[in-house]
Order: sequence, then structure tokens, then C-alpha cells
Amino acid sequence: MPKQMKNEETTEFKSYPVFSLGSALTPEQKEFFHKNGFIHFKNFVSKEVVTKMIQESERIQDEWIKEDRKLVNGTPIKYGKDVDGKTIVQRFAFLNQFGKIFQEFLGEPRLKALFELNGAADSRLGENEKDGLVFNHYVNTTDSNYSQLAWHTDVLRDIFYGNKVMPMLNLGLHLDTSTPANGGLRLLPGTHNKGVFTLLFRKVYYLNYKADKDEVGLSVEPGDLTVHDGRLWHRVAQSPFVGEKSRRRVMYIPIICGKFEPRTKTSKPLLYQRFMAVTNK
Ligand SMILES: O=C(O)CCC(=O)C(=O)O
Ligand SMILES: [Fe+2]
Repeated sequence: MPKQMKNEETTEFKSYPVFSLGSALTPEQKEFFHKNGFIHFKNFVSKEVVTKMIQESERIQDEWIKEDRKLVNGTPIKYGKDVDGKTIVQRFAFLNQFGKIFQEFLGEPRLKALFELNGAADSRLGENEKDGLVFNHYVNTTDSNYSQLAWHTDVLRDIFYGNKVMPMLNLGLHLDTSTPANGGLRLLPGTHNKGVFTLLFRKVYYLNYKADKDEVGLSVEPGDLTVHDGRLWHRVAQSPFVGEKSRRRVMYIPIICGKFEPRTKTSKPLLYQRFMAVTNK
């Protein structure tokens, strides 16, 4: 048994309502999000689009491997091994700058309907800021180094730099079927609006992988979209399976506001990203 699995104590998972996103959010959807700090929309893109996105990610992955690419706009790329021993990219950044299908996804008008959940008038997609469109590929192999993530909030970067915590959302487009029994995203509902003490100390950042009795595990299918508040505590649980069954691919794009801080070819890795590179397993 891999040693990390001892943290998987949760056997029953709370259910939560799933919604469908039209051209505007409904009052019920807004209320659910503000209370819980997350929301799940079914079938945001079709299964056919998901298949094309995966193919396109594989084409880009092959290019990056061939050119031995280490950074995109200063953000380190994570490599790992697939079940067959082949080198794969386990975390792509700024993928939207490499494939048309990804840029088209970011242009989907319904994404704009979600800006309202962020509150700020100058909310925008972080297409060329932060890490752009991120693509995570988790798979358990005997030597996989990227199969889980410890408890954290996504706004820690602001805190790390001593900046004011700005409103931020993370949109996740799920590319594989994933149920709580197969690991995946775990959220602690309602921890996004409990003040600075909860934000800083609800868990020990990046070192704690333990299940929480109040955590919610997502049940998603390819094409589903989730939104979580940047201040919401969450983790990625390791799949108890090894091999194909453990595969989980998900893309993230943040909705951000405030000062425009684009990253370019000449950007250097941030201290924070170096820190992440050593704490992420
Ligand atoms: O892979 C996921 O679903 C979440 C990843 C995550 O929380 C992060 O990269 O900050
Ligand atoms: Fe996160």
C-alpha cells in the first residue's frame, strides 16, 4: 500500500446539489455559491470537445517533451510518468497560449456570467496572468510524483507576498469521470467567508493531507464545470487505485481582479512557485 493512502479515512461522502448554467446565474445558484464557496455545473462543454481537448493536450505535451521545455512564462512545468512508463506533463500552465481549442473555451460567453460571483467590477479571466489556463494530470503509478495535493486555499499567493487578499475564483473544467471513491477534489464548504483566522490557520498549509469529516468530495463527469472561491479550503485526495482507474485530468482558469499583471516569456519563476515545487508531492 502506498504510504500516502493512510490518510484516506473518509468512507461516506456528503451529497450536494448540481446545477446547469444558462446565460445568467439564477438566484438559487448565487445563494448556494455564497453560502458554500463552490458550485458545480453539469455538461458545460460536450464530451466531444473534452476528447479534442485531451488530444490537443497530448500534442502540446509531445512538443514540450521534445524541446525539453521547463517553464512557460516563468511557471515551472511538472513532468511525471504514466502507467506505461512514458514521460507525461502533469501540470501545464498557460495552455490557452498553445492550443486554439483552449482559447475558444476561454471565449465561451457563459463564463462571463460567473464573474458576478467574484463581486469585483473589474473581474476578468486570468488568461495571461498567474499561471493562465492550468491543466492537471494526476495518475497513480509506482513512481508518480503528482497524485495528491495537501490542504490549501488558492489565495495563499497573495498572503505570501504580503498583499491584500483580492477576490478570486477558480473555474475547473473536468475531463475525466471522478467520484469521491476515486480521490479527487475535496472542499470544506463555507470556509471561504469566515475571516482571516480561518483563511490562515484552518489547516496547516501544504503539509496536511488528512481527510476532514466535513469535507465534500466531487462527483464529476467529463465536461462538468466547478467554481470555487479562492479562499475556500480544499485538497486533492489521492486515488486509492493504481493505474488507468486513477487517472484524473482537470483544467483551471482563475477569475481575478485588481492590477493587471501579465506574465511573459521573460518572466522568472516566483519565489512562491519554487516553494510550491518543493512542497507538492
Ligand atoms: O486538481 C484539482 O482539482 C485542484 C488543484 C488545486 O487545488 C490547485 O492546483 O490549486
Ligand atoms: Fe487549489
